[in-house]
Amino acid sequence: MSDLLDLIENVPEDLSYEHYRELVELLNRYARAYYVDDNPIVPDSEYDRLYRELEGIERNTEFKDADAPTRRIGDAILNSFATVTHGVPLMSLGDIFNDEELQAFNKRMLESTVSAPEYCAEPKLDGLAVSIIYENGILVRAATRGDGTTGEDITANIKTIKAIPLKLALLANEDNEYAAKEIPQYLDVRGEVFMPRDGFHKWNEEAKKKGQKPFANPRNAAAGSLRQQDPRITASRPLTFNAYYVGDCRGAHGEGMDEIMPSTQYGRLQFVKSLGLPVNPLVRVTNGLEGLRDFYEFMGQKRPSLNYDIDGVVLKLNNIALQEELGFTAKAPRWAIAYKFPPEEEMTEVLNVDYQVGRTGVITPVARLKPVYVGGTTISNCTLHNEEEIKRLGLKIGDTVIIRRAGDVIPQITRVVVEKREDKDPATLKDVVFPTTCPVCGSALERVGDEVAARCTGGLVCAAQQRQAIEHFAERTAMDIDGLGERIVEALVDQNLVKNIADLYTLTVEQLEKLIIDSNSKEERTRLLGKTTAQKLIDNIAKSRQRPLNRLIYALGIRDVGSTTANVLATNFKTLADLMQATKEQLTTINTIGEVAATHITDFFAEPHNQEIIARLFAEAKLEISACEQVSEMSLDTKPYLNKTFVLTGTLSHLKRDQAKQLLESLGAKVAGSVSKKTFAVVAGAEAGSKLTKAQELGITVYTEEEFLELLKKHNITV
Ligand code: 9MJ
Repeated sequence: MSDLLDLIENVPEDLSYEHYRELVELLNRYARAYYVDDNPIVPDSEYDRLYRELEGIERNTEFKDADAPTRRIGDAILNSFATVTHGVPLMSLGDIFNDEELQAFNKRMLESTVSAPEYCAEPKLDGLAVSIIYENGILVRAATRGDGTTGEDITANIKTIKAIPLKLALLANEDNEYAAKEIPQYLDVRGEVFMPRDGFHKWNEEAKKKGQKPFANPRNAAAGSLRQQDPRITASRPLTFNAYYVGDCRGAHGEGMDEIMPSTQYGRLQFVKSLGLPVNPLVRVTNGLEGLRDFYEFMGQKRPSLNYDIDGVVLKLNNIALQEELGFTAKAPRWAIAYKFPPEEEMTEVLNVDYQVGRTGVITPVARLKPVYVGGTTISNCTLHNEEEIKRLGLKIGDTVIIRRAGDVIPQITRVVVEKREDKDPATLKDVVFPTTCPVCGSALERVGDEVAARCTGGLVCAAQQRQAIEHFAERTAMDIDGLGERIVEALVDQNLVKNIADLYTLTVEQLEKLIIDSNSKEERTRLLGKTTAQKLIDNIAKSRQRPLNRLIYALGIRDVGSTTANVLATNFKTLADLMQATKEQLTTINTIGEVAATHITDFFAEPHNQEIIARLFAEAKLEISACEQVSEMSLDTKPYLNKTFVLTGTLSHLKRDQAKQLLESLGAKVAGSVSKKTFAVVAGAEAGSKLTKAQELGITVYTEEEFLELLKKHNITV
């Protein structure tokens, strides 16, 4: 309500038409710098401020000029789109897919020219082709390609796209040989409407949060957005536009195309750019077969890092006179071709579903596919992420699926082609049955709280987790086995000397001295561990037999049991045997142990494989575990920042602000929004502003992000 009052009361001081025009032109100039020149001249906030002033003037006057950016969203909601007949048909392009076909195309072009043909080479944008008509510089109509002859009138929707000018304007500083000298009387420009990848991902994230269905890919998103009957919906979608062809043009005094426009395709693109229409910055002029090959290579390499989808390159004879000589086939121009990249989406069959166990015990279902060439490589496996995803897809083994490999993204199954089930023998379709035990070690799986991941509970025995489990066991803050680092553990496991932590205590000097250590530098070659180092390591392993209980509990690597929780457990249960008997109810009566941690603890000890290893630790390895170290201090230590107030400011790069807040709270701290004398410390990320200044004025401790991460580490929190 107060926003509304604000709007009504906020009457701009200057309501003159001159000022109104000044604002319209300024805003249009800023938009052009942003969209066409890719060179913004003012920050978004300044644009927004002027835009609001313009809205204020329009509310209080009769001014409503057609080229004002406020005119982008009309209020009419359409019931259907009118059909329009294109003055000049919108062509489609012939496709080629390999170098042989490229050679053939180049040869045909050679026949029409004396020397190596000159080409205008363009990225092939994967969006929707549209024709936009300007009369005396004003956008009057826009239509979809349709069948090439007739399309649908989408003028209201096209006007909402900020990259498309509502009114053409000549380039201000004119040093471009191709620039237009006058605004044409008539211009029919063709190009592609598309949704940039960042906007697409952001849009989908929002849609998911709102419980709406996300778009499958940016092309569908662009098509769906242009098909809206309410232009306000189109306006809310992050669409943009690149011009790539002039269908028709007449000069200000009725001149024909050839009189006022440059004589090359490249020149014509610069001509429309000079009128304020965005043109793709990667368009190049190139020569002969080698030039075409280079451009195709170049765009193929650029493709993953672009912020928009392309599905190939478009190669056009640059010289317009030669284009006219060659003319058209029934369907497409003879002087242009689309050289497609290998497809990013293909259909294939799911042969089976396997389950992989990650280093932390997470179970990942993987679809085994009938090999298929997609996005430039042959794919035969594809992650299914988790059980939820399998349910979401409704996947059965034997199904035909669409697999997509876009840009640098790992291959995904985007949907099941349910219609194909009709063609199959029902006996070949099998339900996907998610396992209940670990496919590597047979331990039970757990799924705790609202986690989607299923995890193996056999942390001590599972071969998939063994390296990580042993490294963790030997850590300084755990059993503190000096010399048992990553490389030695890797060698011990690979050379079958150790499978689990109990095996460590069975090692002999004779075995260890012959351990082959792989070097990770080129200069140093593979070597043997040697007698001296082997003896030292054996001594260190022996020393680790006598450690306090809290360290042993931590060293077992139970999920969610960091050293702080291990301390709490060791003060509450005097022996490991006691802890192993504890029920979930008993555990949750301890102040700092929540439902999730309690579940992890009981699941871990319920697993017979883990029990076996623990039994061996005591029976064979003969651990002599002492009571928890520094018991009284330790229990206090669980909340080291109890009631201390922290303030977070600036941008943190390693973790989200919410996450930082949660972690601080887990250490007992409070997190406040502003700095005062009572603040204990400020964590300042990049571009911290007034809060940092205030903290410095008040002499409050300020941690940089690095220092903050160190601090967390000290309390056994790694991010
Ligand atoms: C795309 N899709 O990027 C043409 N296109 O030219 C480019 N399409 C085209 N040119 C004439 N860059 C007909 C289609």
